This record gives sequence, structure tokens and C-alpha cells, in this order.
Amino acid sequence: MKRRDFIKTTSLASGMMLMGGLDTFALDSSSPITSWFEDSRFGMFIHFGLYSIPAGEWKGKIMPRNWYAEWIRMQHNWPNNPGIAKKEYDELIKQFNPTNFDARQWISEAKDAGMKYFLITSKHHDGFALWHSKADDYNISKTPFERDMLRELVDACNEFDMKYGFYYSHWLDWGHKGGALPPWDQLKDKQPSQKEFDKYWNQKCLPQVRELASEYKPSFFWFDSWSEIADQPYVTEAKIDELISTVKRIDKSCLINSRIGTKWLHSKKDSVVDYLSMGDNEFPKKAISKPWETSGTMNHSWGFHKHDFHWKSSADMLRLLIDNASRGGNFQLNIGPMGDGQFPTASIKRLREIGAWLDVNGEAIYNTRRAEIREPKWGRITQSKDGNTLYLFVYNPLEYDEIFVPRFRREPQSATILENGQTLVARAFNRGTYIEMPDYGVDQNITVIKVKY
Ligand code: JFZ
Repeated sequence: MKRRDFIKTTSLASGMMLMGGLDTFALDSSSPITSWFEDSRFGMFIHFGLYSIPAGEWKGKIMPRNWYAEWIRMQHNWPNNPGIAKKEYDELIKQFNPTNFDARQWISEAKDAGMKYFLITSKHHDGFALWHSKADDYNISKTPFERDMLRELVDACNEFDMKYGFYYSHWLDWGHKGGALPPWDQLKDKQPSQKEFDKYWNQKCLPQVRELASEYKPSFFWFDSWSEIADQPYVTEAKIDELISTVKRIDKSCLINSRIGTKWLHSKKDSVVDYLSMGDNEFPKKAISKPWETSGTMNHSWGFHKHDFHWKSSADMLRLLIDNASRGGNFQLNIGPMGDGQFPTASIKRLREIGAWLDVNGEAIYNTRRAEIREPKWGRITQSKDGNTLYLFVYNPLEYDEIFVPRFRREPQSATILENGQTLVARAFNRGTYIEMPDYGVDQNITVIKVKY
């Protein structure tokens, strides 16, 4: 689109919005570097590391199931901190040998689930790196496994045409003397000095991020912090700027998330990051115009927890994906592979169910944008970027004889159920479009109707 046309379209759209009634309009506010991210909508998040071996249980003691297994070093034996001494935790290095890990299998599972990008904990809070880091020794090359897991995954992503990015814990690092510990009162005396943290920052954090950006070429980073970062002295605004420019100097188009410093979330400073990360499992009720994502778990823990059986159903997770897509956001669904490198069976089952649904209905999710329509009672709506096609996700479709889409007043050309191609009666009436629901031929859970104008 020529720039002039773009301006015309957008000002026309906002002008018409003020007037209150419009037929269709294009809504594609994405910048060139984030459009792939918005088009993707669905990604895989992986939490894997030393903590995947104990999997929530240490010497017969089980972490409460509503805790995160990747936090075992700090939370085992709570509230005695740190729960596991570093020396003892590091015994896991000798045990780390996920012989059943197969990068191509992980990525093809993601691909079959309908996921368009892949995100993995390159280094979580424990400080252990899953690649052959030249900047720091505390990494996978020192384990019996030896192999460079990130390299193998990057190769598989390239083979399967899957975008990928890295989670990197820039604030907390329990593997380096200068890394920050959790911001808890009991740990006050054990926190690093400012000088020690600066050393960690300059000798480990920045060099590792540089290494990842230049040698592993991710499309995005997912830095991790949360609100308490606002009260700590270590990661200052200057450091955040430094971290961002470290990445951007290597690759301008590499995306950076808002959790790099959450005090900015929903503030002016948002403009320095490319996309917003919600809180864990946080699904905003309203549309947000900047690209955004929710990261969510299938059960409770991110890292594999062998006693965590709180699985969500595939239908529940599909709704989270649809809710987010209809509000302009992505969904990054987590898998916590087991210590041997395989996905848990319960996760695979859900990935495949979701994939089968997306195989038929994915057109209504990918490459769509949120529709500027009040959220209807019967479900959710997305629209094609040109605004000429609407996708209606009818939740519990058997409850409705007809559904109404406000504001779309042009005569629709056609309305069909995506799953079986069945044609529905649709007409423009009053201030929108009416669509008659069939009494058979609908998915009892979520039926998707494509309406062309
Ligand atoms: C962090 C990590 O501590 C956790 O282990 C996991 O990796 C998760 C994805 O991210 O935990 C958070 C971070 C932010 C919020 C909640 C948990 N938050 O902002 O709500």
C-alpha cells in the first residue's frame, strides 16, 4: 500500500468511527517488524533446564503443586532460603542428559499444533545456559549431554520454517555471584552488591545476549521481570536501554518484549519495546492496539512438575487463543518437557487436538486483526486485514437461532461454516448483519463462520 493510501484509509476509518456507523474498514496498524508476530498469533513456549530433572520434587519432598518447578532451587523447603545450596543444585549438571531430546520432533510437534513461532528458556533464573556459551561456563557443554541444544533447535526451526526467540532472565541469575536473587526479605543480606551486579551485567548478561543475537539470530527476545523490579536497584532504566541497544545494534528487527522492565507496562515507555507481555496466564478483557501476547501454561507449572495434574482442556486453551486473537493479541502456550527431553504425553495430546482444530479453522486466526466491534455475547470476532471478511467464533452455538454482528451493514456476499462449508442465511438488517444458525452441522463447542462482504 502506498503511504498516501494508508493515511487515507486510516483517517477515513477513524473519521467514520466517530460518525458511529461504518461497513468495513482495514485495521492493520502493525509496523513492518512486528507484522509477522501479529500474523502468527500462536506460539510455543518451552521451559527446560536443570530443574526439569527434579521436576518439582527434591529428596522426596514435593513442591506445592501451585508453585513453579523451575523455582525449585529457591523455593524448595520454603521459607528457608535459598532452599537448595548452589553446590548441591549443581549436582544436576552431572545428571543432565536428555537422551530422548530430538529438536526436529519438538519443532514438528509445534508446527502440527498450528504454532507459528517457538520460544525457549535460553537461560532461566538458575543461570544455566542451554547453549555453548563462550561468555560463561555455566552451560550445557559441561553436562554429559554436551550437545548445543539451542543450535539444534535453531537448525530445526530453519528447516521447518518456524520463527524462534529466546527467553533470557536478565535480572535474576542464581548461577553467577553478581546475579540478583528473588526480591524477598529473607534474601536481603544475600543480594549482590551493586558492583557485583555490574560485573554480572557486563561479563555475563550483555555478552550472552550479544552471543545469542549474533550467532543464533532469534527473531525476538522475551526478557523476564515483574512488578517488583521497580523497587530493586540493579536493572536501572539506563541498563534496560543498554540491553535493548545491544540487541538492536545486531539486528534492528529483533523484537523485544515489555517484561524487560515491567514498570513501563501501559506507560509511555512502552514505545521503546516492540510488544507487550501480559502477566502469566493473564488474558486482558479489552483490546490493546500495540502487539501483545499472553504466555500461558497447560497445567500450572512452567517447568515440568511431575505432580502437577491440573491440565486445562484443549477447548479451554482454544478459547484463550481465540479471545486473544479477537483482541489483537497472541497466545504462547507452554510445554515443560521432561528431564529425558520428551514432551509429557498429556501435553502432546492437547497439542494435537488444538492442531486438528486449527487445521480446519486456522484461517480465522492467522493473519487476522481484531475487529473494532463491541464483543458480542455469543462469542468473538476477528477480521481479515482488508476488513472485507469477518470470522465469527460462536461459543456454544447450539444456544442460538441467529446471531447479530453490529456495525457491519453492507449486504454480505456469503456466510459459511469453516468446518464443513455449509452455507448460512445472512442478511444486512438495521444496524448490522444477521446470520441464521443451523440446528445441525455445528461443532457443539466453537463454530467458526466466515462472512464475506
Ligand atoms: C516468570 C518466571 O519467574 C517463571 O518461572 C516463568 O518463567 C514465567 C514465564 O515468568 O514469572 C512471572 C513473571 C511475571 C509475572 C508472573 C510470573 N507477572 O508479571 O504476572
